[in-house]
Amino acid sequence: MNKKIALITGITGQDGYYLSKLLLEKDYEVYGMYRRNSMDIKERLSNMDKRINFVDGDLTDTASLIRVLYKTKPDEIYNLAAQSFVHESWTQPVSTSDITALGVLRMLEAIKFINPKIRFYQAASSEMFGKVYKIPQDEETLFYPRSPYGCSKVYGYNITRNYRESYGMFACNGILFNHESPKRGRQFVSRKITNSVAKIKLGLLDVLELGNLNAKRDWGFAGDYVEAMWLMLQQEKPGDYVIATNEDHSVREFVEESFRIVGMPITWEGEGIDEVGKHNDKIVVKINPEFYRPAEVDTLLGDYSKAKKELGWEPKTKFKDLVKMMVEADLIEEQKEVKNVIRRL
Ligand code: NDP
Ligand code: GDR
Repeated sequence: MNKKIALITGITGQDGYYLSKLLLEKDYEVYGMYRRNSMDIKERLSNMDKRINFVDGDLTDTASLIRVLYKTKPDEIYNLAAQSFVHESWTQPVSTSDITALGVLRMLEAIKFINPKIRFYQAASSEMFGKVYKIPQDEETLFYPRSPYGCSKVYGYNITRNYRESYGMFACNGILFNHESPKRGRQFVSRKITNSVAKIKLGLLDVLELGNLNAKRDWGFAGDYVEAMWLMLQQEKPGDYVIATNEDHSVREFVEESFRIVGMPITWEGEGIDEVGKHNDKIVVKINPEFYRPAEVDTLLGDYSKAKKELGWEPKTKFKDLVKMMVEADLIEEQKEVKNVIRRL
């Protein structure tokens, strides 16, 4: 039997790593789309699985998407590519919208043109709920996005539904809540915390600087969530699904748990931008207003009942296990880095 062919956009990102791993385990032929930049591509992709076939393409360039689809002939497309950092979407709102909103439309048009039978997964987001109308949020909850990124994801969600309804395409939206891992980019708060805590523990950094400590997120493990993406494309009918843990925690709790894991419990003192976190009277956490956002998403909590009922999907990793996994991976990575520096001296 011929292998199924999957195309993953955003292969160099966190989810691209876990999804490609999953699909290779399921014996798919996997194509990963990357965009060219000034860095040597061999070096950038050198730590990826050698079984992935890499193709270059950019969500801002329809011609490149048509070429990629023509060349790879996929059965399934997982559209993970995006300008995904919410904070940056205020400083680069136009390019964020071009990639994260219009990029979805370009891909859907390319599919319609090359082969409308291709099954399509769109990486939608809990950021679409923004200033939430309801707690917890499910597939029926109205959207109230709070950033150019959130607005772009609402467009991507709607255009995906619209192509499903207009052309009968098998197009699904996965409304995923925050999911993290040791592969998470270092600018996102989870990885920023675990990486900084590892450095503080090893004496490589004095203080972790953060913005809003009171924001709450429903944090899950990326490795669990990519399974839901795949399941959506294996159903008889396409649909939209919330993927979450139904448990929320504040940034403050994430910080406390990370320091607890390395044996450096902290206490908080002061208020607002003067608040600090201390371990044995030494300041290890400070507030830096630079990390505040022009408009904040205060709290997110997902209800994944539909995914449980129809996909048979449930999260496996608990909050404390996720934090532990990330802190331990960062301790190992930072120790290796120290050894490399010493070796080079
Ligand atoms: P990452 O930021 O880690 O990865 C984004 C990927 O998109 C990178 O590979 C990046 O490539 C690529 N990319 C950016 N712009 C373009 C472009 N113009 N053309 C082609 N590729 C491009 O994101 P995650 O893996 O964390 O998330 C995957 C998707 O899921 C994203 O769409 C994100 O918005 C969405 N999402 C993520 C959640 C999470 O908690 N992780 C939750 C909900 C939704 P490069 O390496 O060149 O920058
Ligand atoms: P988010 O993730 O915006 O939810 O988007 P991020 O980790 O960037 O922020 C989460 C919360 O932490 C607060 N925060 C800080 N955030 C960052 N990055 N850096 C800080 O120093 C800091 N201090 C406090 C933020 O204000 C925010 O409230 C992620 C992305 O993966 C999106 O692509 C995805 O769609 C959503 O999750 C679901």
